[in-house]
Amino acid sequence: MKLSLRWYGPHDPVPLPHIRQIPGVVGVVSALHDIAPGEVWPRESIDAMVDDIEQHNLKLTAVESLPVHEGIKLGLSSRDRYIDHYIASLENLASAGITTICYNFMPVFDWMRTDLAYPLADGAASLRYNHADLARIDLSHGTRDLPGWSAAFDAGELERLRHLYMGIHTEMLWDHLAYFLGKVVPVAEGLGIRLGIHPDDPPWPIFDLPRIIVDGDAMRRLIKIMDSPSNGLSLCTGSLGALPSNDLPALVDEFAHLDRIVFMHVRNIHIEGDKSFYETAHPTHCGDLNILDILKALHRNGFKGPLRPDHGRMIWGETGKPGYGLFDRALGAAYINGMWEALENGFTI
Ligand code: DNO
Repeated sequence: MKLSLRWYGPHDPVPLPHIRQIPGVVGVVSALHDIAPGEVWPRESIDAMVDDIEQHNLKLTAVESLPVHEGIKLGLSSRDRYIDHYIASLENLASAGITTICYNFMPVFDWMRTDLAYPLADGAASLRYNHADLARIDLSHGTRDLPGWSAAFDAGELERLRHLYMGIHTEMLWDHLAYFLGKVVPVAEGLGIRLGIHPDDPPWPIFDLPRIIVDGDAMRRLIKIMDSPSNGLSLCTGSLGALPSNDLPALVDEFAHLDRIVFMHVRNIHIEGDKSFYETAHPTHCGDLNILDILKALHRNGFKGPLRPDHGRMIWGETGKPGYGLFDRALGAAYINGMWEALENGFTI
């Protein structure tokens, strides 16, 4: 397991020298955030990012994310051009030695929360999602005020996209995903790249847009689309865990055993009720997910890929990117590192 932290690049309020000081963290996962989805990632920009990271004695253990253009998800005639661009980016990444690539197939919106600073009883602020509150989110100004994603759409673009998606039902989205994978997976395999799809967060439709990577059946269907080690999962415990029917230790065991987990996001959440949850600190006793059993399943199956603590709460007065402060993610890393050390040394925990 390669313990990593997400780093948003030179503008991230959490700098590389601080990340490097977290015991056990060997790398960061990052992206070229200033390149619009659909554009080719130039080799020079990839090299500059890698150099910056390596100068701090860290590795770029995964790219999170190489975004999929909406034209591909919508199945528009422009999709072949965007797939060619995607492949060119994969070639540039592979030539720079990067082998793990995360992406998602969520229409328009990436991860979504209805509260970015929800006060917890211990004084921390956390991320919360409550489906009833979703209707109160004002989309009339576009997506700029929503959680930080690769793409921001102004009001006009958002309206146009939502209109285009009106005809796209779940099975069509699966078809578009299969078309995309059919083109990129063989290339990725030849380049030695492993692609890992991130589950939909939350794992149900939002704003009338379909979402498909929501549970074990969806992940089973996904890996069958192309039977290749390059067609994998970025398994995110907190995203899938929002559905109580998703048994995370069992799912991790199943897909790690098949060697289809290429990247892990470890996060704990507390489920408040139907389609309502907030994020907690990482340890098992803090939320509803058994993080210990999840780590045991990974260890038992010899997981060697990058793993990152996911969102953290805002604690100790820290301000910054919601979910991506330093302190609570560092506590998560320390917790995971300790558990892993015990597992590596054969402790029965
Ligand atoms: C949220 C993240 C996601 C993830 C993308 C992957 O914090 O886990 O935004 O990076 O969905 O493509």
